[in-house]
Amino acid sequence: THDRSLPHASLTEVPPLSNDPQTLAQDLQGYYTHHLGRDRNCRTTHYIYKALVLTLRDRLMERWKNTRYAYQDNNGRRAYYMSLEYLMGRALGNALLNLGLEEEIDQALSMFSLDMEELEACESDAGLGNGGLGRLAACFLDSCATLQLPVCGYGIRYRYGMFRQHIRNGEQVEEPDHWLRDGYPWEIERPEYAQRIRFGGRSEVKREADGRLSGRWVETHDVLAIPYDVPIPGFRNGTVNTLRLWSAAATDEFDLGEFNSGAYPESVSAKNDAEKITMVLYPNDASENGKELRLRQQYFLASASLQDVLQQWVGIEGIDMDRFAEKNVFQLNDTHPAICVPELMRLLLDEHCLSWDEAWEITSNTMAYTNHTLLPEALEKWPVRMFQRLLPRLLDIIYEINARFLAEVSSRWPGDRDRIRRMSIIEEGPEPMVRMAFLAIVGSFSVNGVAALHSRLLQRGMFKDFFEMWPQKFNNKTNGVTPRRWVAAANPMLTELISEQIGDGWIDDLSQLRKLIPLAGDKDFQQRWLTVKRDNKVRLADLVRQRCEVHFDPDALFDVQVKRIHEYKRQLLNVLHVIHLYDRIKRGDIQNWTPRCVLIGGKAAPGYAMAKRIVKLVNNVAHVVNNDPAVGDLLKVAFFPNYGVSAMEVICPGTDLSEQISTAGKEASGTGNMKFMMNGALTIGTLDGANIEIREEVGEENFFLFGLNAEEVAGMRENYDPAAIIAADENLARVLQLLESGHFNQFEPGIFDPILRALTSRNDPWLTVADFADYLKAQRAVSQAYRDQEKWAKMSILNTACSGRFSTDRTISEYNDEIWKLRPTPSLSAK
Ligand code: T68
Repeated sequence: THDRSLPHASLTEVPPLSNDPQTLAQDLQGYYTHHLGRDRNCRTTHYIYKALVLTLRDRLMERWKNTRYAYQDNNGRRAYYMSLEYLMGRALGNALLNLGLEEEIDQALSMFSLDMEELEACESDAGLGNGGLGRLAACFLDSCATLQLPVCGYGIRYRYGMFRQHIRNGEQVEEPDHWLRDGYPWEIERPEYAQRIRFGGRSEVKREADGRLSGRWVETHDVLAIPYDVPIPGFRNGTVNTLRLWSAAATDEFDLGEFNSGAYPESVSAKNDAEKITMVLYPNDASENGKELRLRQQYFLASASLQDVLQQWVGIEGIDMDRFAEKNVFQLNDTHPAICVPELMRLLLDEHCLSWDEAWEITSNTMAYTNHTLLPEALEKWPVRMFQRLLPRLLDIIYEINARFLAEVSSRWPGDRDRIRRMSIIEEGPEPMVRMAFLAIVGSFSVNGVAALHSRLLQRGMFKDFFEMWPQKFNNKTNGVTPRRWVAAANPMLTELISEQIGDGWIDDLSQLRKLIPLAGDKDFQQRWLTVKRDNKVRLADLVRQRCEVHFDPDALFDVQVKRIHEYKRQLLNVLHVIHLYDRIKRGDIQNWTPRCVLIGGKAAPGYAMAKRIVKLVNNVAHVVNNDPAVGDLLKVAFFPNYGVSAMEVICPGTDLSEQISTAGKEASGTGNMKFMMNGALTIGTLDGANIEIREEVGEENFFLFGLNAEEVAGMRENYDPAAIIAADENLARVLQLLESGHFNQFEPGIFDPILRALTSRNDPWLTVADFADYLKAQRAVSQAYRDQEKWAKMSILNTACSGRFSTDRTISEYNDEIWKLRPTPSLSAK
């Protein structure tokens, strides 16, 4: 019912909007009063927030349109970021910063005595992701727009994002995140670009005389994918890119058929079934649950996005597919969208009538795959039977891909049956499974890890066979974070101090932070640096008081670990150290004490019992420590509830010590480590993920290293004897004794037994006990270093100064130079 013909051009030729405070103020009034229909009787902050967003959105709209035109006119290669997750957080502050309208809006707001911070707080976080992987996608989009690259993000518009975490009686309680309740003023619905997605039915395959497989997918149950576009502004450069999020809806005739046969309730239930697909984000960050609805989500995203790209291609180039691979590249954010491989094959074979070889040539030259994990339990596998039921035509295609691939393996390694079994996309067994990572590797021209160590371990471990076969496919792209959100927006005081010294060119060229190195020893600069840090600590302490009801003294050392709760991230090691500090205080061993405030935050996957128990332990230890009069201000512990993007914007500027203490070889990269470093925190960490590169950049003397390295961890397996380690370490024995005695669970006997059993098991994969003594030693060095504030200031300045490599601008430049090969394309908008 939507008219696809273009309206008369003049309708879209609009003079640019002016950005002076007066005009901005008028627009704000207009939106508030005329568009939103408010009057003097109902002055609610929420509507003022909305009016402000609409005012800014207008400024984004013209740049957005001009960016689309520039990409069309350029007619160059384009990239598509395919991700089930985007952890965007709030958009208002970011839009203001990137548009460069902070001062003008401040002035406009002051005409009505309005406060920016209060308005910003009205926006709920767009929490369409679990953790690092989802936030990385968001940082990438910011850098693509800043580098003026023609990259479009494709994702799912979940009705409910990452659950909200409450703490009741020390335990995690989940509540749905109804982030769209008051509407999301940044998105633009685009029903004219809806796509039809098929499920179920059966596949009719025929092999033609020329060897071509022709297939028909019939008797399907279809749903519609409706796109909602979110603007992604570049940093003061006139570019606005697009994040296109798909929402599921029932097809009209599906409803009508039922309705006509008098089954009105059934027609509504069909609508419900369709809408279920994009109802909720799966909250597992490091394990697979194998739920059919999750596979539906993956296929829904893949099919809608690929059809969208093909439709635009046909619109520009006609039906000629020859140059498709030359002009398009898809970056797969982990295996979650790996079903793009067989889906693009299906579209090219069945809808565009290409031969297998033509279709495969295109597909395998357009797909690129990023891996984010070394944990085997996180590797996606789908039961063949589920595929057969849900996506029968895709299973045909996967079988054919596998047959041709295994023939290649055979001819390269004749008679190596074991290799074929190991490498097959189909894992044999009582319940045959589709190995999504193998499908992604076979179907891609590039496979990358997210930090140097991680990429190396992939090549030597999980993907060894594939590396042997196609070494040229494999590469590394060390992660980053965007300095716009994580320094310029989150830490305005530090931003001002830095820019005063070296200008503001660092914001989109972070390597310029090196110019701070000569200032690291400057006593005056150190003092101003410490003053900014202290102000940020006061701000964090306020937040901790509100959210955790714990008093943090801004002069104490702020020691922070915030990230998803997982055994491999070893929040338990942190807690053991806290208990050790508590034990020392109780023993009176407090000479040269450095007061510490320990903050731990993060969500546990709702089905991960051990992670939830760890949350409970942190809360119980905090309760005991904070209420013991003998402890006083020497030690405070708080669990930060509902940790997320906007919390981190306050937490990382106020942190002194960043805890990056995973078992070596388990954390693919980490990105929180980079946010903390940019904001001048020092790191205590293992030789894991990007920690290794952080330490290389800042120098070993400015990093608190401890623990086994990845090789030692791998070699530990057989002869790990935690009991012997505990027996030989009095500190550790006392800590475990305290835990065991029920000191932290007086009225809840036994609840921490599973934790104790895990820690003391010879099979503990995370080797917490093995690293305890060295961790303690490193923590003592931290405490001592903090007592010399000048020395600490110097190390803190150097951390910021050497963080330039961890900007996503660098990461994205590498993706572009080595994988995407896109031409930067400025739009003709005003900056
Ligand atoms: C993280 N992975 C890595 N996964 O753990 C982290 N997984 O080391 C890395 O820095 C980051 O990715 C970015 O590369 C995740 O965050 C998930 O969230 C996830 C979600 C669904 C299924 C599996």
